[in-house]
Amino acid sequence: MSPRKPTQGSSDLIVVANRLPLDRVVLPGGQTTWRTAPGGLVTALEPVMRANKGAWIGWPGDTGETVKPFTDNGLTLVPIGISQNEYTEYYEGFCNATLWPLYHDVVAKPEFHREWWDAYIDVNERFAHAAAKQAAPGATVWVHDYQLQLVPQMLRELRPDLQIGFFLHIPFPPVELFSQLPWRRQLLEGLLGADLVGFQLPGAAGNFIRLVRQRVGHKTHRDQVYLPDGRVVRAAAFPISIDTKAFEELAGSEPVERRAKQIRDDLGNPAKIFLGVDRLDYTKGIYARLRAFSELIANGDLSVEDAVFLQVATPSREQVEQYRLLRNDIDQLVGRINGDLGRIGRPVISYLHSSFPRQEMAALYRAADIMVVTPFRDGMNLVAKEYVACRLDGDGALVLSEFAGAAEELKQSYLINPYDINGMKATMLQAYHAEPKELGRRMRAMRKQVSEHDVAFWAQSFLDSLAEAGAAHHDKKTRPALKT
Ligand code: GDG
Repeated sequence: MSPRKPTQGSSDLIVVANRLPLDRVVLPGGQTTWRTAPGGLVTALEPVMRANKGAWIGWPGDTGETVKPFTDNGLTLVPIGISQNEYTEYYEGFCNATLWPLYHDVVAKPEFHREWWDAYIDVNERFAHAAAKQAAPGATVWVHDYQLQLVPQMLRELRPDLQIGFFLHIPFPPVELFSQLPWRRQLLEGLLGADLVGFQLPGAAGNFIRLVRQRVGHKTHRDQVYLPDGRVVRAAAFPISIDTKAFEELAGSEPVERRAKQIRDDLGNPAKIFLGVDRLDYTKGIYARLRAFSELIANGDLSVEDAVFLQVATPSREQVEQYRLLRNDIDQLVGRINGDLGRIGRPVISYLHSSFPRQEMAALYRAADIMVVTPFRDGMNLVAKEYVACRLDGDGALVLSEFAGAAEELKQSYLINPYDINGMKATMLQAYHAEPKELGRRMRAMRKQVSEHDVAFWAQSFLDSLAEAGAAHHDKKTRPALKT
């Protein structure tokens, strides 16, 4: 850690996340430009960010030259450059081949390499220094996700005056799995630099507290950790959500309605459409779900006139070995199923390996009768919530893995165990044959949940809890409350 104290900046609220809410793109002529990549996080935080001279620190998504901070629509953007070697060792390596599988129940085998860990430290330091430089005295800094778990502690050493929050978007594993990590203690200490450590589910917060007690030896009581220097760190659950209203409006728009009907026509107007939408990731359980569906067709429980499975798999982490293997497996499976069971103009599975504009996603959600979300482990799963938000007529069925965080809120979904193929088949059939009245009862309850708990509610509850946690340990007079 550099002893150099950075100069202070002027932002009262800073988001530190692996990615900027903008992508740097190279135009055909060679010039570079920026394209907004608006996610739920930006939408939720935009008003409070603008009111508080907000800044967003993140990586622009390529390994091109480093760009100076700039302002876009009243928001300061601070791009953090990473080198080609860091891309391999930090991003593809430690983030996506070590932490990602380890935190998702070891669904794939995590790789441990010391040079990847060193790159992780270097990149985390760069983010921490940028945040320290950008933050006004007593500012609030909200650090996001598994790529940046060392930032809270690094930042606290540089700027003890800050109020620091951390939110983990993916699951946090139980003691037995986390303990495999050679650098388990350093990661826990990294997170303990925050005043508030947020997780998707209470179980994950419990895992963290237990690990801190067992592996770092700090005293804990309920959701609090007592550090030797007198600081108290709170760990709690803040289940993330979506911009529900925006999805509802999009789903209700005339072009989306028209497009949904077109999709049904293009699929040959089968009685029911099953839909899967996922990043092409081995945690999402795509293979098992397609096999289950194909067995329903093969056994005659469903026919290709009754049902089609539309699977959208968004390209993801394509340089990482495990992801390349998965893509081949799915390609082969889809080819075999369609070859064996499909008919002319009637494939069993309609498979798209590409990404689509948000409007097309809403049309897909509107077109589908049964949404199938079957991850082996998932922090939350926003696709499940988006489907519910788009079902304006209160119909449609959600088949949902009990291992997705969303299952704790969407209790009226058709819950399945993705490891149990027969169970999954039976539940998919149950959803297929369900009476409209039953579907309506379930969907109405789930719609109420996502409309009352949207992403703005999530962001506000986290920031309110952070202000409370921070206020307990700092002089309130030097800490201006966030304007909302
Ligand atoms: C991580 C955690 C947690 C997908 N394809 C396209 C597209 N998407 C959008 C979906 C949805 C988002 O991407 C995916 O979010 P998920 O939550 O389903 O999954 P992860 O990417 O794994 O996200 C997860 C999340 O962080 C938030 O905390 O819920 O558990 O793993 O919004 O709609 N969007 C567009 N085109 C696509 O082709 N426009």
